[in-house]
Amino acid sequence: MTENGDKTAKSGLMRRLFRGSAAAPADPPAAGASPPIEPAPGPETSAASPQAAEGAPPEPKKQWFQRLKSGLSRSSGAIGRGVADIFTKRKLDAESLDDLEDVLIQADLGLAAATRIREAIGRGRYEKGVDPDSVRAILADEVERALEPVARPLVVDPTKRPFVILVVGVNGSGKTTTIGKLAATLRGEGKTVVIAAGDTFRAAAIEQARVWARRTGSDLVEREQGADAAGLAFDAVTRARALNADVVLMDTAGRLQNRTELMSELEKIIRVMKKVDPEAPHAVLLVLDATVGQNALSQVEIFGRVAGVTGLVMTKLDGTARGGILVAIADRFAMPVHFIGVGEGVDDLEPFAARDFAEAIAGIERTGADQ
Ligand SMILES: Nc1nc2c(ncn2[C@@H]2O[C@H](COP(=O)(O)OP(=O)(O)OP(=O)(O)O)[C@@H](O)[C@H]2O)c(=O)[nH]1
Ligand SMILES: [Mg+2]
Repeated sequence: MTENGDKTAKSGLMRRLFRGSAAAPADPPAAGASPPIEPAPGPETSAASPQAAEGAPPEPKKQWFQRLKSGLSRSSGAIGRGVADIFTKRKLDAESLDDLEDVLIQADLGLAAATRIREAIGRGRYEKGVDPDSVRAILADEVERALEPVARPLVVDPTKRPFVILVVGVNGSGKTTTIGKLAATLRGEGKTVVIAAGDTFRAAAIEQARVWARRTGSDLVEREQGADAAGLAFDAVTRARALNADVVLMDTAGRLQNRTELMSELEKIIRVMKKVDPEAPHAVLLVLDATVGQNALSQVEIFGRVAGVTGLVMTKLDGTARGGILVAIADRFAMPVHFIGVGEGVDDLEPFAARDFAEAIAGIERTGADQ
């Protein structure tokens, strides 16, 4: 994990992560497990930043765009090499455009986007030379155009107390880690958070939630292994209400979207939450692992239908050459994308910004102040 504390960059991140005020964090969080929740611990002083806690000088942290860019380097490398191979010393003709389309489809951007990009690059340039940099610039513009409508922040409505966020997804997609990262962010804003250890199948999953709660100074609601997850959801919303907490982050066990019985358990969790608060859950985040490529489309479709997904988080963009899948998802579902993850560290989750992503995946260099 690379979890260096950098107060300036981090508080900037906090402000951008969620709309609304970001209280300047001051004091370290209480170290005990599940204390009554206290206001505003500093994320840089949490256990997620062991170096800061020990007083070691933090390493200079890369700017977010640089981290995004290195995170997306496998995707942008595949696209960039393809573009360079095709458009260095070759005319722009039907054949070279076919080759480009193949590269884009292999990077999982989907046929619709690949066709649009092909047309945008071909427009007015047929039988002329075109340099790879111009191709990259047009590619970035088209990717931005596709993503701009879905790049939406997660808005925690302060009038809904607690604001209940249910986190769903297939096994290993990054749900629990995302909850930890979100808890750190919300706590950094001075919000009080209840984490519900809703993956009751595995003892290790309950422990993982416990660790994140301790690290972030969040309250934890848990039940014994094997307990009913819907009952736990009831406990969590009830407790958050009693504590007057701002946010509930409800973890769930990973489940494959084609396992009907597991999917209906999600419906039950939602039904039971509504017994405490008819408007809950206020947000349902589907966490998608970018490395699965095209299967993500079926996950969005089925989780969307069963669990009423309101927004997406895409993780592990750092581990794949298939980052273009986000464009295919945007084209097909027009569902808000709130965050993307490019690493396992607490800092490696950022609000999704269309232009940044487009430039990073197209391999565009930025200089100085632009970064
Ligand atoms: N490289 C990388 N790894 C990530 C990212 N997000 C999560 N991970 C890792 O992915 C693995 C699975 O993450 P979890 O958060 O446990 O996933 P989960 O969806 O809760 O898994 P289950 O509870 O088993 O369904 C862990 O090793 C995480 O550290 C990311 O953005 N990039
Ligand atoms: Mg988990």
